[in-house]
Amino acid sequence: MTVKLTLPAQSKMLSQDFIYGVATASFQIEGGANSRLPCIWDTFCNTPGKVVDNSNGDIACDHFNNWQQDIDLIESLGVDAYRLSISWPRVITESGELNQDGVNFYLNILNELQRRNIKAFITLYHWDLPQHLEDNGGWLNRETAYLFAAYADKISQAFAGKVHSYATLNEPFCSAFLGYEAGIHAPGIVGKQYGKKAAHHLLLAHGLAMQVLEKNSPDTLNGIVLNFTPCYPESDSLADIKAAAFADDYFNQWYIKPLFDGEYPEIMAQLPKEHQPEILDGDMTIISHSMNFLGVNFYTRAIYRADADEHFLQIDAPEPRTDIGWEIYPKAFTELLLSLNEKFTLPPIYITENGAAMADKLVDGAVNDTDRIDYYQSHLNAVHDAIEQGVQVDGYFAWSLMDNFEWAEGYLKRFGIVYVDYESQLRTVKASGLAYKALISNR
Ligand code: IFM
Repeated sequence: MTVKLTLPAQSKMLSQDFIYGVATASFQIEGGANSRLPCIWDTFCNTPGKVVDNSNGDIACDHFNNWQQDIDLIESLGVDAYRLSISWPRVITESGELNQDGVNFYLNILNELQRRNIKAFITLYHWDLPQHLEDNGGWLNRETAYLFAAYADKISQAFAGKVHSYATLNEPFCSAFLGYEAGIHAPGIVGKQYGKKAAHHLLLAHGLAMQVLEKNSPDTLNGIVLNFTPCYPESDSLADIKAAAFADDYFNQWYIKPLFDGEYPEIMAQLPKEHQPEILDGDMTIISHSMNFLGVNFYTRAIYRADADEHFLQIDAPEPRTDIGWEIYPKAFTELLLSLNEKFTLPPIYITENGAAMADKLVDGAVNDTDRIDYYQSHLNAVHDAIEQGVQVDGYFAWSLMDNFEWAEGYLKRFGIVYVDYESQLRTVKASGLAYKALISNR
């Protein structure tokens, strides 16, 4: 049982230059739904059966009203940086103009962060697509990529001088696969003919926005945030190894290879024509625009076996697992970082998300989440091991600052290092938050 987070004395992660932060996303914490346009997650939440506890993002952590105290909280943790996302439907009107009230909400936050010397890591898209764009085809419509670039253009001008880093997209895999293929995330579209098309338009949106950011914001770290769930074979059989490799290409490499190699994995040729994206001349050049950083989100791994009908079959996650059912397997984190470093010529990596959902209990005003501290300890060690073996990692963000709306799981899964009582909106720093704070301040 760990109550303290430590790293070896010589660890680069103990240098003052290594950035520690906390991360959130707009729809998951803000609330303030009446002050913005509807987004696809509003619609999804309002569709019966989609979100486990039938909840929505109307209030969430009420960060829309509590943002000042939340910045006090962030400062109290002693972090170097705060990663937040911008709600596209809050800052851009239906006709594509800036909504100044929405922009001011974020400008106030950015000014406060700047005043307190906390670096702002902005994500431009963390899944809350304006509903009116979805009504026009959403990410299945190529036009959405150009509208995203127009939004990036306007917002990066409005935020000039206040941002340390821009990520274009958070986890395009989740937007494309979960949203437009498996249908378990908004907008809930199901079908193999959609996922890779949506993915291509998302990656195109990223590339177009990178061009804009290079012009408007050349001094910020500009890049993308990808999630990786490394794929392991169930056995040493060739069939299982091939199945895991196919899954890896389908779920992970599909999103990184175009960025660094300018092409999709070779398995594309094995997909039926109608499942393949439509790639126009010049698209891959736009998509592979150079970046200043790569954001890596890691939580768990997945295990696959060969399957007669499909290319792969994922088996149930073995123990130990977090409260959301994800296996705790930190070794995969080190192996992932090493393999990415070997496969691609990467810019510096930031771990933009890592953390665990645990079944927290608030007892006598405290949350003694030693299980989460154990998770953080083993995963910080895993990053340290990768750095020792030559991977350049410049920062680490805990997911999440506070408990929040965990998408299709509603409010039932708690990822925060700060506990949120959703009735009173009272925040309580968990033992993990205190341990994270101590690690940072003891550097
Ligand atoms: O809560 C999410 C976040 O929005 C994106 N990455 C994974 C987290 C945990 O599921």
